[in-house]
Amino acid sequence: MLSRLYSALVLASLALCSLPAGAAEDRPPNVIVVLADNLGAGDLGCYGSKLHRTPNLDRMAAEGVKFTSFYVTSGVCTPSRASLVTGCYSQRVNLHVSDLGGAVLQPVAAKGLNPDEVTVAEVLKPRGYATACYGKWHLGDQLPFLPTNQGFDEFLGVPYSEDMVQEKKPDLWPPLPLMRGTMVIEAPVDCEKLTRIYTEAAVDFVRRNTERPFFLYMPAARPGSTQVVHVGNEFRGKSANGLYGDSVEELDRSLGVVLDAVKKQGLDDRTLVIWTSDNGAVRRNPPQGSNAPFAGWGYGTSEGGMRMPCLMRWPGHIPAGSVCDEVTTTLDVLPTLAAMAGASVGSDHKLDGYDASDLWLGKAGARSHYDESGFFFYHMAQLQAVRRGPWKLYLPLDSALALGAKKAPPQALRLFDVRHDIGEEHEVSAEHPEEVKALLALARRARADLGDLNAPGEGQRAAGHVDHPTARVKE
Ligand SMILES: [Ca+2]
Repeated sequence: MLSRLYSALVLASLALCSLPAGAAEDRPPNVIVVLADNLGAGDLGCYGSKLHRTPNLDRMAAEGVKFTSFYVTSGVCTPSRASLVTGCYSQRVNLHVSDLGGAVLQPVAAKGLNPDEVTVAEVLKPRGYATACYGKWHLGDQLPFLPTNQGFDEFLGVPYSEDMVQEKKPDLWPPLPLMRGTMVIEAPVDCEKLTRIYTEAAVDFVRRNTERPFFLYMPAARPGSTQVVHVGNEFRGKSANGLYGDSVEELDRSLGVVLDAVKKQGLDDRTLVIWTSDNGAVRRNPPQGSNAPFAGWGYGTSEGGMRMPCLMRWPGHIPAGSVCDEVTTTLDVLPTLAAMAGASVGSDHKLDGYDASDLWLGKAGARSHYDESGFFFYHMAQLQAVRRGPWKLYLPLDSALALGAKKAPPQALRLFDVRHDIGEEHEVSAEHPEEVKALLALARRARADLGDLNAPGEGQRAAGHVDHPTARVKE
């Protein structure tokens, strides 16, 4: 069915390309999605950081909307990214665990994003979009799983995390590859240059695509997964927070350069820019990043791990300086962009996100779809919490899986009003037994659909698989 759908989309695309120039006014919006890596809200000036200088992010908030209940679907990279790209929980597309049983895909993984899944790039392409991915992919490093086989015209980046260097597994992992399309162009790549390389590529992409709509996905690899953070030379030592702060300020500058390029091409009011992060800052000793005002760290299902900074800017469409506290998530990216672009996804293709245009564009009285469906916090295959409306319920668990923990401790049932008690200081399950009951019922439904631990869900689909994975090396 999916391949039939795709053929139909391709035909639609060909038809669109032949539209007369007069149709330009109906042109769907350009979209730029920037996804930081392991960066929490508390690291941005517009969310309260006094430590980092983020003038471009702050300007984006002043000129657009700042979300305060924006979620990703996982506290770690691969599943979080899978949801943004597919509009589905990672459990549905089966990227919630790696082929080795780990939390994220490693180099030379047999598993990856199934090419039969429909990516946001594949949805937009038939509407005439130029599509590109510049940055950290992390949805599979085998050829069928790479961006250029998943709807992106162009890929420039590293196919997985930059901490997955050859030194860690010399017999199996290759020198860290920088790829263009499916070719390795540099290995090992000098990670300190990467933000600049991606930024320059983005500017060039905007310049090359003024006459047609474009979708640019920039999964930045900063601050990233290494304790000694990679930073471009001109930013080193400039912040008040070591290399970590330097990298946040470099990311901010990168955004500024891209926004300037959009403006210079006269595309400001044609371009929706979305800026968020794939999961919260991770616990380090000494601490580096901040998820304030949310509690907890990246790599788990806490608010700090999964409630992200998110800014959107689209002059003339999104009210300047607005704040949205309704729940919207990376699951909504695909369905919302599809709606904005007038693209169709196919009615029998199950998505987990919603068209959140009303929320994103600041329509008065717009409410979150998750107030009905609930939003689910999984760690790998384990459902750990559910949110609906202001309520987040941590489910009672005999042992709650946690990354890096030798022993999984039990988790007690706890209910918080995370709209008003965002630091989760007041446990209120005894006062709200009906809410607890309703959230437990939603959890049962999620488990049946998306699975839980060793019990697969009936709505899960197969991941991509290759029998003989190979390393990405320079030819
Ligand atoms: Ca991450």
